[in-house]
Formats: sequence, C-alpha cells, structure tokens
Amino acid sequence: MLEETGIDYEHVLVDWSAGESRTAEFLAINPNGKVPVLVDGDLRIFESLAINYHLARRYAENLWVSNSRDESLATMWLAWGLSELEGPHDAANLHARDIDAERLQIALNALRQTLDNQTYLLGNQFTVVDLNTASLLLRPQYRKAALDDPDLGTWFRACTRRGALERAMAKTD
Ligand SMILES: N[C@@H](CCC(=O)N[C@@H](CS)C(=O)NCC(=O)O)C(=O)O
Repeated sequence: MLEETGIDYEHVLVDWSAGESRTAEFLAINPNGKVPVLVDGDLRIFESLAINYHLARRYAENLWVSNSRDESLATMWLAWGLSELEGPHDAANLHARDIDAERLQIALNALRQTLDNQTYLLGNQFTVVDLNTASLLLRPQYRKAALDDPDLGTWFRACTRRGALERAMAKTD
C-alpha cells in the first residue's frame, strides 16, 4: 500500500522470528509484538488492513472509497476478510491443519457473487478493498485456490500483479 501511494517511506525490517518484535523498544510502538506497524508522524497504527485503510484515506484518494455506500461495503469486506479468511487460515496454520475446503468455497462464493458483474469489489475501479482482500488470499493455503479459480483468477491477478506489489516484494526480499 505504501508503494501504491508513491510517498517516501522508510521500511524497517523487524525479524520477529528472532524475537525483535518483543523488545521493549518495539512493544512501545506495537504492544502486540507483531509486524507490521506503521509510524506516521505521531500516529502509530497496527493491523495491516487498518494500516492500508489509513494510507489509502490519507495518501491515495484514488484507492479510497468515494461515498458512504462504498464506505459501508468497505467495512463489510474488512470484517469479512478478518473473520472468513484470516481467522480460519491462521487457526489452521497454528494447528498444522489444512484449511477447511468447504468453508473456503463458501468464502470464495461471496467474492464470486460480487465479482460476477463487476471488475473489482466496489465496482470497476481497484481500491484498498481489493488490495486488502487479495493480500489475505496471498496466504499460502489460499493462493493457489484463488489463482486457479475460473471466476476469481482474473481479479486476483489484476490485484496481485501490480507494479506497487512487485516493488514492495523486491524491497523486502
Ligand atoms: N492481523 C495482523 C497479523 C500480524 C502478524 O501475525 N504478524 C506476524 C508476522 S506475519 C508476527 O509479527 N508474528 C510475531 C509473533 O507472533 O510473535 C496483521 O494483519 O497485521
């Protein structure tokens, strides 16, 4: 999302697997001891999807929502992504289980239904809602299902083959 905005930023690598997200210095910024966290002036924001909303709203109007109807839908997709995609994936990973295939299809159906007659989740323009939702589907247990899906593959590719994501990946490799 930072790359999408085009603003200057500093990426500070925190090796959480080496305990760097549990130091007193880091916990003062994000008490959850997790990455990512955004420091924007005197504002500190944790939770990646919330960070993306903040960045879009503040720095990338073209990726933000333009009316109250879309704002409600954006909130819906945010809550949905956390409960139907992130939660189940992280729970399965925690217990070294495969994702529940039926539950995944139900979730993907929600996307299929919306994308049946429009290119992106809020209409015909890519927004932070697509960025967030596609980023959740980049998780290892979802990525192939999203890419191979005949109804979602085109949308997923459009969201994940953006120059901004390629630049971000190159910086974090
Ligand atoms: N829901 C959070 C998840 C953050 C998260 O779990 N980050 C992992 C790395 S991908 C982490 O920092 N883990 C450190 C730990 O659990 O100790 C978000 O999207 O920001």
